[in-house]
Amino acid sequence: MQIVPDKTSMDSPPLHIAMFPLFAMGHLTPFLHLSNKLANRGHRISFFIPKRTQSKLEQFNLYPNLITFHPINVPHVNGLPNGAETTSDVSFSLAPLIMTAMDHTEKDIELLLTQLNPQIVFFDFTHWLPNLTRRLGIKSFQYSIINPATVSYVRSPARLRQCSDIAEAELHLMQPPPGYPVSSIKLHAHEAKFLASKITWEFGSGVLFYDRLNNGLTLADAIGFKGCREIEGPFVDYLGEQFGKPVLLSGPVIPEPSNTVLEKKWAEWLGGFKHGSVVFCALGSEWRLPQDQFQELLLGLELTDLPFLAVLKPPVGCETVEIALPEGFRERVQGRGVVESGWIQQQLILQHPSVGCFVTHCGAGSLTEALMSKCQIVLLPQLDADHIVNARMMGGNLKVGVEVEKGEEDGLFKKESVCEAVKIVMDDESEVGREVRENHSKVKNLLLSYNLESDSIDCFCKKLQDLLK
Ligand SMILES: *[C@@H]1O[C@H](CO)[C@@H](O)[C@H](O)[C@H]1NC(C)=O
Ligand SMILES: CC(=O)N[C@H]1CO[C@H](CO)[C@@H](O)[C@@H]1O
Repeated sequence: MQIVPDKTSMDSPPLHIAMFPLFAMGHLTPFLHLSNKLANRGHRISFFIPKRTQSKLEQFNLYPNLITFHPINVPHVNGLPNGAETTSDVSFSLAPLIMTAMDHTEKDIELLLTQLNPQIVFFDFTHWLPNLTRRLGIKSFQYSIINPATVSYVRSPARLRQCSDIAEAELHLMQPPPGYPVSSIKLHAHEAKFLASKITWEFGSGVLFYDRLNNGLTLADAIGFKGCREIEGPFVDYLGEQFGKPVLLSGPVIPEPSNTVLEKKWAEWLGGFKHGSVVFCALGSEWRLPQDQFQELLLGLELTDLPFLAVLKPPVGCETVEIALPEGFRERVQGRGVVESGWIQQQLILQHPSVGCFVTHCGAGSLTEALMSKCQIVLLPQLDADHIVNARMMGGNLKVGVEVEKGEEDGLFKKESVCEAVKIVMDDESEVGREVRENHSKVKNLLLSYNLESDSIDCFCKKLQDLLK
């Protein structure tokens, strides 16, 4: 597909931007979505991409005349399987080695940048890039796919220094840092404990994950996020003060609507139920629950008495979802409940008229899809800083969804709490259910308004131009 750039809104000469995201599908894809939005404004993009991964992303390049892929050889690193290029090619524990391999591309990147001579490079985890670009007279821009509320919560430099001792860090992490703009966003004990344990996590070349991000935030000429001022504004202002540099928002970067149709099997199955009655539960492509939590979740869905479709990875220690189902479960929910593993057309399922509720792990992509749908939202965040803060943001701050209650210390949920959260949002009589429905529809209208997306991108481009002056 080729789209003619919308040049009408351009009053400055087009930019030449290089993109160098973490070699992970979850990073390459949003950087490419953003590239499409920028190319739509006539800007030229040089996109650095691992060699064999290029073919997987070509279909999403809507402006092949303006977005050029530059294949990068990912060097072999001891411990990485042969041919591994992205974190999606390896298990989670090997992801830091992909980062190490990227660190080894510095000389190639320098050569490429010298030849291409872009005005600005977008990066996220290669913290050595700002020093390199500065030498070459190119600007660097750290574009984070983690939302600014999370970055503000866990990564302000003062806070990182405080967090050198893990026990103390746990206490600190339970409360937002001083000056944090939203008091309803805070962590439970088990979440603070988990995040504190990550402080010593090495992510490539022996560099701590937090140092990598913090170096990027500190050294880049400017930093930026996906999102819009209406929602992200206070966090962006806060980060701007903390780091003393421009913080830009690229707008919601809503992916172009999918031009595929829902698989017949699901269209027919969903079609058999009443409007807005089906609960769709999908916890992302990576999260594997412990078996007892897996069962508790399914029993909770069963308890709701509503039809449901759950898309889950097999729980830890199980090969398939079938062998992990609670006893007698399949017979009891026959005809109204389905459990699937594997990939599913989430965006299209959420748009199906029969689907009325979405139980989500609170990944950024899923939440955007949730907000763009008319489904009621139930929040079941994965143990991940971004997902946790997202859940508090949606549940506590914007009040567009209801979070499943978990044990403060152990972080476990019970079937009753899953059922309760679904019931609250699905019950027409429930005041909270009505409130989240109203608030959700306001946010949805905001995100869908043409001007928001378009104005945010224009404003983003203008601020990039200002950076080059
Ligand atoms: C960047 O350069 C500064 C100044 O030379 C140096 O102190 C710092 O360690 C460098 N940082 C990285 C991540 O390369
Ligand atoms: C954050 C937000 O917009 N909350 C609103 C949700 O809906 C209730 C009821 O309509 C409003 O009072 C809140 O202000």
